[in-house]
Amino acid sequence: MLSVENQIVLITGASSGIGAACAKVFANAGAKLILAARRLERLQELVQTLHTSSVQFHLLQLDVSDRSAVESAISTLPPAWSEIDILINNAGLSRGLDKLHEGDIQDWEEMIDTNIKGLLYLTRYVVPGMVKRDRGHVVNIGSIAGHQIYPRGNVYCGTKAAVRAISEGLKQDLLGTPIRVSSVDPGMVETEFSEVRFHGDSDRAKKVYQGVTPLTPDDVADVIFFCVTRPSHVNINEVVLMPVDQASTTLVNRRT
Ligand code: NDP
Ligand code: 8X3
Repeated sequence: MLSVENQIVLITGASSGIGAACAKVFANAGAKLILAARRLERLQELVQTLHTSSVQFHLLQLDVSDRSAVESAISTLPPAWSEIDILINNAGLSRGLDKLHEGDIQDWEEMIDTNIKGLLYLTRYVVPGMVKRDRGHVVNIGSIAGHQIYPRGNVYCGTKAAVRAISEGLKQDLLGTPIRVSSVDPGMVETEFSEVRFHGDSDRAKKVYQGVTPLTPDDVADVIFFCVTRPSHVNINEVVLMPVDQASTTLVNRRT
């Protein structure tokens, strides 16, 4: 097993859910964390909860969909933080659950700009340094939605199918280097995801998880940690993980 001790790990979307859970797992393993999200105060609260007092962190208030902000954030990292070993492209969101022909175009733009373009910007600005240093690992957070389309999921599913294709393409383009690329694709995880999807309607969001035992953010962080700690000649290309209560995007065992 590879150690992540003193490895520099950049986690996007670290202010909540899966990203915050990753911060905890990697902090406990002695990694140095660059935590990025738009809500800086949430990142500040998170680092207070990280148990080891010796955790080294660097916070970035960053909107991943803002190309020039991403370029500037990466190119102006302090020297002690600039050699990123592991990039976890986790920032993402769904907006709305509407029929395509009735969808809100602003919702589409936000999903495409964040889930696809944001992930691409981070990759484009971080991976050249990995290539130069001859080491690195990119973990993209996809979704079961990138494998199976569900009614009204249209554009969100499209963005996650794109993440899947981009992960595969990046792996191909990095062939001949030691840099690894993994896609971790969960089913239902209880986070702020549904609240964001329904624009803050928390009653509707709670119903998504009613009567089922969803994955927790820690479950997903464990799998991400597993991927990056395999021996250096092993590349986990893709992991699909689902709650036992979920067989597909549309087949969910609800007990109530
Ligand atoms: P959360 O809503 O809890 O977390 C999403 C994170 O993404 C937040 O930290 C948010 O931070 C960040 N984020 C959103 N937009 C931007 C942006 N423009 N710039 C920077 N950060 C941004 O949801 P999850 O933890 O569930 O989502 C994490 C990833 O997991 C997403 O890619 C999602 O698609 C994926 N996923 C989620 C599943 C689920 O069922 N929950 C299942 C499969 C995949 P802030 O608002 O502070 O910027
Ligand atoms: C999130 C899971 O099934 O709501 O990616 O699309 S789903």
